[in-house]
Amino acid sequence: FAKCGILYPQESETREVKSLDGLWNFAVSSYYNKLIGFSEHWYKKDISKLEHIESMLMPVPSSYNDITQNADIRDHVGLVWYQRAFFVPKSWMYQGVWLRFGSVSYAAQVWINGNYTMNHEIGHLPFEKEISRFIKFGEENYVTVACDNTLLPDTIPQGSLREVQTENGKKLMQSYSFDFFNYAGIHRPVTLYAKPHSFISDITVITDVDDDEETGIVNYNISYASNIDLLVNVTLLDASGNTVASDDGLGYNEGALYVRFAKLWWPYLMHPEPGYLYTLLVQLLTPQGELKDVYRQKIGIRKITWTNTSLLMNGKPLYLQGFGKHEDADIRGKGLDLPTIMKDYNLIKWIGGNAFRTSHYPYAEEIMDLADKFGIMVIDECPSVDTELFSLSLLEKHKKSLTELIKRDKNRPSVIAWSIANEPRTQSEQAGIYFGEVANHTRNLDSTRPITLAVARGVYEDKSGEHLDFISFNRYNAWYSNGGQLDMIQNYVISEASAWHEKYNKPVLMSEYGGDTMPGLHIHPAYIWSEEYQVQLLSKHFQAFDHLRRQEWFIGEFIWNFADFKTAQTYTRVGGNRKGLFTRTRQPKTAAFHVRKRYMHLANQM
Ligand code: BDP
Repeated sequence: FAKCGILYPQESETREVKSLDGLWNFAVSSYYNKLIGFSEHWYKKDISKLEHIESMLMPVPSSYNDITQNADIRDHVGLVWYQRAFFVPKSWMYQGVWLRFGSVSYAAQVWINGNYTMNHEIGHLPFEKEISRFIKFGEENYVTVACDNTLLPDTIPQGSLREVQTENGKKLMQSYSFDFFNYAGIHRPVTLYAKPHSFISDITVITDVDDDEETGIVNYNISYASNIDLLVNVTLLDASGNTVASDDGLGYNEGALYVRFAKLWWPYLMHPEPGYLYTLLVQLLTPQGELKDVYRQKIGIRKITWTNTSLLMNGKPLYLQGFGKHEDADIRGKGLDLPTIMKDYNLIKWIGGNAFRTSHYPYAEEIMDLADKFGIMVIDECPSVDTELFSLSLLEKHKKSLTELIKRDKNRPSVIAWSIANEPRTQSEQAGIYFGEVANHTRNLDSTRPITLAVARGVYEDKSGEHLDFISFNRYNAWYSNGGQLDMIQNYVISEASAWHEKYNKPVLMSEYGGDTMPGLHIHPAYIWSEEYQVQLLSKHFQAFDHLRRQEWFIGEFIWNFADFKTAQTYTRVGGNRKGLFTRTRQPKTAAFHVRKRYMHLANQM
């Protein structure tokens, strides 16, 4: 299992946290002067007072693209610079001071007080570093971040650049084939925190359930950083804070706790008390009993297993009813936005969803925490989407994105599977070998969860399925193919799902289907883009699913998409992708009520 994780910054008896979110100074370096920030040493200057370059204020966390009235900033390709001042209390002098970014898209370089501190590539994933030696305690400090959104054939995801001629001269254009806007910036919280020099560096928990389904087993492995050997104490607390198990002060950093009559983690609508969480209280002590560090890790006790016909939670077969989603909202783009996040969970519960896929990249830790808490199952997808050109350097980065994802999410009960890509071109031998490597890598890091990939290529040409534990397929019947032909949906869906199962003898999920719908457009009889058409397109799929559900191996249905979202500018998109059940402002289209009836009905059968 991936050791050396990245724990979420948390306050405790031994740890302090300070948020660096807020308004930062912001400057854009144009394509023709892209290295200017480096040659003029912006990281050593106050970027709000640069000569010749206009600076502005930019909210963090947020995408920068939609904040200003300037289309050049919206469509900017290359570097932007962020900077802010902050104080570090004197009292932190005897601790380690760490700086952590929830995510920066796409690549980041960071300086503290003009000193180069860290860098990170690949958006949507956290990174951090101890910065104590660069800090002035009890005084003002400043942090500078250079953020580059350029996507190339060897970035995850892939993109390409081309230079074009405009009325104002040349400019650089970013192209990409994936279907969501390439939002950029400091997308998630920036946190400064202090922890002791001897600290708990990682916690890995693998839970199990006895065959009698009464005893929960919590296998744990704790890593710490220290110059001397320390003792680790673990205590398991229930949701009311009562101790239900402990290691009896043995001090070992690995072991198992047994919980009689454990309250298992169950998905939403599968149990009256879904998403039950325990807290693993981890304490690091000297042999003399002095407390060095404390961390509280939320865990859920559950067991995931799979066969060639089903996916099971605590021994019960699962049927996934949900959606593909996006992190996307008006103005802030992909910036963490708690109101939107809460609203989305309330809508998921209202409509009766029990699962979603983090299409097409890892979502914020704050979103994942709530999935754990509400019992919403997650297929956790890495940021690889639409891969077309396979190379060794890409493979390395692709593996790295999974390593970082698993480090971050390995303890989450909500994560029931890893999705190693969305719609790569899986028809070539090369793609087969490539995804074999990626799947092996993922399995080596975590053998406790099944692996999938959302396939778009046809059943007979696909070369990736043999490496997966279940097949997810995306298909747009009566939309991209046979548009308007609602009466062709049923046969196509039934025969394709069956063909996937026959080819690979594995469980099958329909991971995307749907059609763009303009809210308020009514055309009867149902006509493409109307609300009536979306209702009927989904209904026809429901009929196919009901037929398929008589076979055990059909394990779920995910509508594309939960809500409308912004895309690159193209003539097929009216203000973005409109396949949402909800508008971008989270108001229901007619189809949402229809889906609610089905999902509630399915839930009653569980
Ligand atoms: C699928 C992609 C998804 C798109 C969707 C669509 O996986 O990202 O948004 O098509 O075109 O192929 O709506």
